Order: sequence, then C-alpha cells, then structure tokens
Amino acid sequence: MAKVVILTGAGISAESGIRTFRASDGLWEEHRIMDVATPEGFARDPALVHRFYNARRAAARAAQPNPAHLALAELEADPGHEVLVVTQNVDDLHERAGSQNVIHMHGSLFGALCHACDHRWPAPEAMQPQDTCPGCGRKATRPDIVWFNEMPYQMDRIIRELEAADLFVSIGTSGNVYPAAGFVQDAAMCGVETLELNLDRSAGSEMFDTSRQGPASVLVPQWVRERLGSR
Ligand code: BV8
Repeated sequence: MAKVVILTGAGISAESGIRTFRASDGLWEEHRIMDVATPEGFARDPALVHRFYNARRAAARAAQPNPAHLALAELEADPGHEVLVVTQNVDDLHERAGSQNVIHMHGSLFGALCHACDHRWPAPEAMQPQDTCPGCGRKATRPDIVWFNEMPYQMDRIIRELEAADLFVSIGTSGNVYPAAGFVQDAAMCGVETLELNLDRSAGSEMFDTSRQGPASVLVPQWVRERLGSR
C-alpha cells in the first residue's frame, strides 16, 4: 500500500474555469488581495469581503470537476494506494469528483464561521454583515476561510501524514504561500519522494525530485495511469 500525500492549489481548478490567484496578479475580481483575504480587510469592510466570497461561492457552484480532480479520486479508490488530498483551494471540486480524504487547509467557501463564538455551519448562498450566528445570535458571521496571517487548518495532521508518506505530489500551486509552499522541504527532509505537476515552473520546482510542466487535466490523469499501471 503506497501512501501518497497530494497538495493542490488553484491551478488544478483553473481548467474548471475558476480563476487562479496569480493569474489575477494578486487582484481577484478587481479587489486587492490584502483588502479581501485578511482579517484587517474584513474588519474594514465586511460587506465588500462578503460580496467577494459570495461571487466566488457562486462561481465554484457553477464550475465542474475536470479530469485532474477525477483522476485523483480514481487513485484514492485504488486498493493499492492510501491517498490524502491537502488542498489550498476553497472550492469543493475534489469532493464533487469523488475524493473523500480531503483537508481544506485554507478553509472552504461552503463553510460559515462565527468570529464571536466559533460556531460553524454550512454557508448560505450569499452571506452579509447583518446575518446572525445560529449559535449565539450575534452579527459576527464570516466565511470559514483562512486569511493571510491566520493559522491554516489541521497543520499537525498534515505534517504527520506528510512525513510518513512514500510520495508527496504538488499539483497546480505557485509555491508562493506558506506553510503549504514549505511542504516539499518537510517531505524531502524525511526522505519522502517528491513530484511536482504544474503548468509552468514554480517558486519551488528546484526542490522536487521530479517536476513536470503542463496542464493538470493532461498531466494528472497521465501520472495516475502510470501509478495504476505500475501496480
Ligand atoms: C500563516 C484564502 C501563521 C482563501 C489564502 C514572508 C515570507 C514567508 C511567509 C510569509 C511572509 N509574510 C507572511 C507570510 C505568511 C503568509 C504567506 O505565505 N505570505 C506569502 C504571500 C509571502 N502565509 C500566511 O499568512 C498563512 N498563515 O502563516 O499563519 C500563523 C502562525 C501562528 C498563529 C497564526 C498565524 C495563511 C495562508 C493562507 C492565506 N489564504 N487564501 C481564498 O480566498 O482563496 S492563500 C491564497 O494564495 C489562495 O487561496 C491560494 O491558497 C494561495 C495561492 O496559491 P496557489 O493555489 O498556488 O495559486 P496561484 O494562483 O498562486 O498559483 C497557481 C499555480 O497554478 C501557478 O503556479 C500556475 O502555473 C498553475 N496553473 C495555472 N493553470 C494551471 C496550472 N497548473 C496546472 N494546470 C493548469 N491548467
């Protein structure tokens, strides 16, 4: 049983029509990242931030998983592999493709959080500042997203699984955002084989044992066929 930990970023959802962080040159839907993906930005203008995530939630709902998402779900279903997908993405395309073992380290568009009492519930289609928390009733709702300078989710489990893996694969990420960008070093230090599948070379390409460039919808199914053929 081969244990594979797979990190995915915005690039795996690009061919599903979801814009990447980089392609917008740090501007998402005409907003500066630091205005919409930081706690300070939310405190300054919660209505703007809710509008930003409401638009991305609608775009994610309208998108469909692509062959890359589907191939990862196929690999997870193989009895010869134990697969964990650690995604930086906040869409639900991995789950909709059939992946079950998924960690959303940067949160999810489909989760809502109360910043007063920490209650969590499924996010409605559209959130707004006057919404009240179903738990405490206060007007303190926010998308359950990990913003810059907030601690990503399930880091202890991610590092534990990474260091015990046979193979670490990074798909569709620019390697600009930490701690995700440092996973390849953590893996390499524990003797874990590392592979990068990305449209172009990333900030971390040099650190991978193998780095292949191309679109995820081509590279990922090809790599999964190799894995399944090699069993
Ligand atoms: C933390 C929210 C600590 C959800 C996001 C200085 C140095 C080092 C680190 C830092 C620093 N200053 C600050 C930091 C920390 C900071 C950080 O890393 N900053 C960077 C910018 C320098 N990190 C944090 O703040 C993290 N938290 O460190 O907490 C802490 C400690 C104690 C207590 C409390 C806190 C939190 C990081 C999470 C931030 N939230 N998103 C959302 O709205 O989406 S991150 C945001 O950037 C995105 O969500 C996404 O996750 C990430 C972008 O990364 P990618 O997914 O890689 O996307 P990108 O567009 O960059 O790249 C796409 C790639 O795909 C490209 O390479 C492209 O070539 C490729 N591609 C495109 N098309 C295709 C393709 N590949 C294949 N096929 C295709 N078709």
